[in-house]
Amino acid sequence: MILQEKIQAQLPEWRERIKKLAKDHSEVKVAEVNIGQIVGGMRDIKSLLTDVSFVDPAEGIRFRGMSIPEVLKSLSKGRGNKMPLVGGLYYLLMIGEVPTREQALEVEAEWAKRSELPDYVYKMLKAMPKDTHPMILFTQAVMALARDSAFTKKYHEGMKKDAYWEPALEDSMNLTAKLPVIAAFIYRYKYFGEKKKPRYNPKLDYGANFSKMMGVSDRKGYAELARLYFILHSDHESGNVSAHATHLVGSSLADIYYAFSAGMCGLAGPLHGLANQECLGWLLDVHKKFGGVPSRDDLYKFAWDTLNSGKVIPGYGHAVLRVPDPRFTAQMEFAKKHFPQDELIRLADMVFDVVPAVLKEQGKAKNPAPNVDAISGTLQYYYGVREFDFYTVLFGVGRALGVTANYVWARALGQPLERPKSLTTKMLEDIVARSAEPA
Ligand code: HAX
Repeated sequence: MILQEKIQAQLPEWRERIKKLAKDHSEVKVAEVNIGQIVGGMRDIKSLLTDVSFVDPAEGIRFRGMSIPEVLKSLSKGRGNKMPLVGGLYYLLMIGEVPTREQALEVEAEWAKRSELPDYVYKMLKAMPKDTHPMILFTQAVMALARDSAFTKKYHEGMKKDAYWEPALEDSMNLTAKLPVIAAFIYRYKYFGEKKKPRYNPKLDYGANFSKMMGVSDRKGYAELARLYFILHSDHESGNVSAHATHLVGSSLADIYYAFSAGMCGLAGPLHGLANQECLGWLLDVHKKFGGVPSRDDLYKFAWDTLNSGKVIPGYGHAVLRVPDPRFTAQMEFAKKHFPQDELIRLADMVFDVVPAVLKEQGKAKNPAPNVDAISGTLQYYYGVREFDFYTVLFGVGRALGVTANYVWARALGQPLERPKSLTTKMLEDIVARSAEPA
């Protein structure tokens, strides 16, 4: 398999670099930790290692060193005006190089071969009560697949540590291949009562298959949106909840199915992947209240009313970013290209104009600019995917691409069990008291 050969070729150099850092420079100080960070959710503590992506506070995410516009431009070479293949992005995340068209297609072909979902997964999903949240179904399906993990099987056969990454990659390819099928089945079954198994067509790519299996009319190009959406949601360095949970559980040498389902449990939280549905809900509230796109003054007042009622404005602000999220910009550009007259898009654009100023006036949010969630639900809504609680599942399919790349490399580079140290409140108070003593 192409990804396997490429990683194999790169491994000696990467292993040497990590070995040198750990052996020769382990005492070199990187940063200090203060009490604010310990009490404040470990914010900004520099303690994770990944080469797959990096969030630059002033610029946004970079996948393997490339900004979002660079990724979209270079991966879509040879595709006319079309969005890049998701297989090309996976190659970039895994290998760190822009693939040729053939290499991207090889990844796509691997996915097609591995896309079949075992019967027991369908049976399990169908046995659940109809009102089960789609993220519960999604996570259950992923976890059930652990039964067939190549990693776990080889581990119990006594595989050597150096070889961990190979079945980890095998599992990751199988998992990412099956996720669009799982998601589409949940969608058709839960909301439309359809019991038939989605069919993955090997002649189509990941995005087109997803669009077809979802049963969304592709007249207006849902496959293009699917490609863009999965690419943009794939990775956001390794400290966010879904990536970090996946990494942490993986560090115990649990297989990727266990590790990724842990990540998905985190994605299901309102401060993480659930935000996109809340953003769309807020936009629809505005739209409903004013019977369409309001005036700027009315919107300004509505935004202040939201803040004054003690709520946040969903889709705005970020824990790390300090500029408009380039993933927001890419989606807004997509919408303006494909459906500029859509009322919700015009409204989202006006919100982008008005809300940052309101948040600046309020003076609390460190970043008054939009994040990825400010618009992603709106695009789904346009194409008729209007079941809000399903949006986090879509995020999960995309997020798998980044976290599995991280998982494979973590095993390849022998990353150890993650185990930060805890302190008690009294210990922190004592540290404060000591620091106040005259030197
Ligand atoms: N509206 C109102 N107040 C906001 C705000 C917003 N959009 N964003 C931040 N603030 C407030 C915070 O609530 C906080 O107030 P308190 O001091 O009273 O607690 C203050 O500004 C400082 O917060 P911050 O340091 O700027 O932001 P955090 O790192 O604490 O939080 C969040 C980052 C994204 C959670 C935050 O900006 C927020 O709640 N935004 C709205 C929800 C949202 O869009 N979430 C999606 C995030 C993207 C993502 O990861 N998706 O998966």
